[in-house]
Amino acid sequence: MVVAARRRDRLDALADEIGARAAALDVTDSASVAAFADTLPHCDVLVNNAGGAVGMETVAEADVDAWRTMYETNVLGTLHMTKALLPKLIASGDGHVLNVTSTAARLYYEGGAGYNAAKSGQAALTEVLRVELLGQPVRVTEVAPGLVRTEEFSLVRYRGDAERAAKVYEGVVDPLSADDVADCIAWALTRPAHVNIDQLVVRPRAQAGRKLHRESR
Ligand code: 8X3
Repeated sequence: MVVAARRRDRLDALADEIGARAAALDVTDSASVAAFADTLPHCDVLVNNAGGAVGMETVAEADVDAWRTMYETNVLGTLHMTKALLPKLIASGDGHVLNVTSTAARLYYEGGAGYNAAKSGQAALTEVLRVELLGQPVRVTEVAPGLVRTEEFSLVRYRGDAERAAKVYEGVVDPLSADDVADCIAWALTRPAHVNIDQLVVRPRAQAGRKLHRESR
């Protein structure tokens, strides 16, 4: 197994923990993706997990650079990786592309337009890819998580404002964790080869649609 991302120190720690090989990779950079793909003799499974949200401005106040960043990481990152590895995934005889999108790909909200648009784009790419690969030995899955508490998602969205980021999860008992999402990914990937999980939407029990149940202390 190869784990690939930008920050080498964090990656090495993860690779050690799970017994994988670490490789430096920036999915927004097609040269970086091509160099990474060249190092892989074969590929059976591609999990496109890179992505994220930047900003919560309204459309009227939109930060165009933030929109560009979101499009580049969520949509073009998935595109670069998929394009580069598809020949190997097909050649494997039993390939699987799994894209981690978001409930934000279909459920839109004020201040979310840039992220909603990027995640919708990534979801569209996923659905089209599945149709285009019909008849080939490659499964295509979308995992769409709702509220997940990670170290960085909300911090990046609120541009480093830790107080605003913490408020996202305030009073929410047990938001999803990265492990919960990893568990869904592992489940989808380990179904028999003829079973394609098209889309797996996962939220914490404390969330229904965009509505969150918060408990006050
Ligand atoms: C994150 C889910 O609700 O912040 O992908 O858009 S949400």
